[in-house]
Amino acid sequence: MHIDILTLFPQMFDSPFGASIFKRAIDSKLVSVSLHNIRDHTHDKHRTVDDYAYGGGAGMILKPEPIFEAVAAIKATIKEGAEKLPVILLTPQGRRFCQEVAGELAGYSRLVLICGRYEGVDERVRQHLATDEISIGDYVLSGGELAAMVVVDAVVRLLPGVLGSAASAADDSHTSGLLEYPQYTRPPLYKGWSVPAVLLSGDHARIAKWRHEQAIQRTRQRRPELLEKIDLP
Ligand code: JDE
Repeated sequence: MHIDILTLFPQMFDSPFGASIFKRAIDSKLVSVSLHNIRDHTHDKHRTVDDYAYGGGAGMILKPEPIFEAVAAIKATIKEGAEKLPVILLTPQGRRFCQEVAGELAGYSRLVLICGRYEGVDERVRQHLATDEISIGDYVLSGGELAAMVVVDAVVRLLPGVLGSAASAADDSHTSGLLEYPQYTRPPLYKGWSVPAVLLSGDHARIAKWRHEQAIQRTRQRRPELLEKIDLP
């Protein structure tokens, strides 16, 4: 998969992409990421990317031209299917990101992510350039960059070959639709707190049953709305 990210702060991506699973995924050529500075697509002396809102109001709005031109420059390098390229705007007004959306995005061979900033982006970007608008949650960030990193992380780890063991993604919380069951590692007794005996029993059927019950109980207590979405066996 190739991911193009449009941002005013490309440096923000240096540490996350230089670490952990990204680095391995990028080094192994399963993923490539290109960062594009929106400011490089301005033409005036001051490299202006924002302007006042028509109609007034506090705060600046991202101008359409540099964003349209940055996406056009990406599309110009694509041999076929440029008209179908997913172009995703990250804003608090988008459709809510979740594991299902991550799976959907993991099915594309390329993605373009646009990181909004300031008080907003000119509506024509949303209407005539973006093919999708995603929000990672109901809070306001100072820019779309952190949201883009969340999306990239959740999508990249679903790509075949990115995670060490193939089993791990399918086993995840939110793939089953249930929250994760309690997990323990050694020592079996720590500060007087013991690991549940069933986990030390070696009885794999009993362990699986216990974990499933714990997952359901935890989901009912913490996220009851998730239970309505799934068919329990
Ligand atoms: C993404 N969930 C939250 C924020 C913004 C007031 C101040 C700022 C036009 O694009 C944006 C993008 C962002 C950053 O993204 C998020 C986000 N998922 O906050 C604003 C809006 N109103 C605008």
